[in-house]
Amino acid sequence: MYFHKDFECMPRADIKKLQSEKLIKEVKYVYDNVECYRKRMDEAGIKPEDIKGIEDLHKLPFSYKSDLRDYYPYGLFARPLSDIVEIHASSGTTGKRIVVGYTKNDLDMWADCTARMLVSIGATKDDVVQVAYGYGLFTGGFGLHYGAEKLGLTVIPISSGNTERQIETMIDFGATILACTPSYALYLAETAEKMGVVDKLKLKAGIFGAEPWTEEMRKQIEEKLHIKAYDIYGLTEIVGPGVAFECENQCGMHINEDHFILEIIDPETLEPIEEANKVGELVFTTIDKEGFPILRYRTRDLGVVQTEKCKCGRTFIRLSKPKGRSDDMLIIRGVNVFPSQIEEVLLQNCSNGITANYQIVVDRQNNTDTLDIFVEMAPDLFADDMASIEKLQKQLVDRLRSVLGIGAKVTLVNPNSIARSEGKAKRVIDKRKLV
Ligand code: DLL
Repeated sequence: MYFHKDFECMPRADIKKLQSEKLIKEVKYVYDNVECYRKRMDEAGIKPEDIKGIEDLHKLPFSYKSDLRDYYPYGLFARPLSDIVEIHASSGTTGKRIVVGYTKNDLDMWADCTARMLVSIGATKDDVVQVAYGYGLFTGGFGLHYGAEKLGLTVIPISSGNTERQIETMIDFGATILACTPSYALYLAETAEKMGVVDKLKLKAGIFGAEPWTEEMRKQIEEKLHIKAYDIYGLTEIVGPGVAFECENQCGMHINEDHFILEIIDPETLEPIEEANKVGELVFTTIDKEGFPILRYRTRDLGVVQTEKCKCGRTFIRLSKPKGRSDDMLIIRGVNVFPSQIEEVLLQNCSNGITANYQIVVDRQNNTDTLDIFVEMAPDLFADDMASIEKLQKQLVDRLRSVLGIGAKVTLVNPNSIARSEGKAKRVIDKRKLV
């Protein structure tokens, strides 16, 4: 089943032609409307007229997450706020969030993209989808919602959290499709098992993404919930969910190539990777966005592309499960966290009695990510009473929650108790082995 058969099954040559036509327009539009791109293209000696098709894409300068910080909040928008109807945001490399905006047409295109994902897993008007991705500035909840609404599915916009209630709702409201992060799906499955109600669920499929997960994890979710579990990929900077989606064959995620162009580059040399099955960094260009267009965006996600034809009939190339990142971003409970954000909070508190020696430990317990931060106290604080230490600990927890958007456990430890390194300090220990 397709949502837009004409596009999803377009001959490759036509896709390339369409991408070229749209790219030429988008580059001119961006050059005329966004100062950052105009400056960068001028510096590189590139004019919009030099881009005559996708074969010229490599001539354009890259863009980076730091651009979104430098032009915070609206500096990369190509339209005035009066044309922007919705804002979304996610964590940036420092305390500042990255902010994107959608026009009415962008929302319509976004809904098309997420509707395609739902149709590709067999959803129809008779389905009831429980959207347990977070609603709000995160793109997951609204992204899925708009696509489901466009298809006429019945949407339960429950957002994430409140796990037992989620399960009661799934049962009482007859949810047939679950949309959430894969780790939350496993947690829901285990909770349903504990409650002894798995048999009462009517779920047939789940649409999971926003964080890395493995085939083994897919198997567990499928077995525990008696569903088919599909992977979806996306990022705030491009459109949120809807960039790429699995079809019924579960063999890689089709990229919505009529809206986004993917390049794979070597993150060291920045040269394009042409060989099949070679891992590289994903670089995306949007070719018909109005509010927040983006050219050659270095996602830092590492992945592999498959170009063989898929049995489903779609001609869009497929992305294998992303294989990690080329920067240090962590995804904890679906939220993007940069160690630099944590460091900044800690350094701001050095005058309160802590030192700059710290360690971040990420783990997964009961299928939920945990974040522990160990910080050495300065001798003065160490000699202080327990109440002062606890007060500072609480202060740090509160500050971290407001900066990161998730809870962290902070433990103030004795002076000199964190192992010193002879080379680069190992600040982050990620113990999560994705089951
Ligand atoms: O996570 C958008 C999204 C929402 C995708 C719901 C799918 C479902 P951000 O918060 O900006 O946006 O995080 C984007 O998450 O660069 C990847 O590193 C990671 N990511 C997203 N989907 C997958 C996936 C949303 N299926 C960052 N597998 C991306 C692995 C994923 N990593």
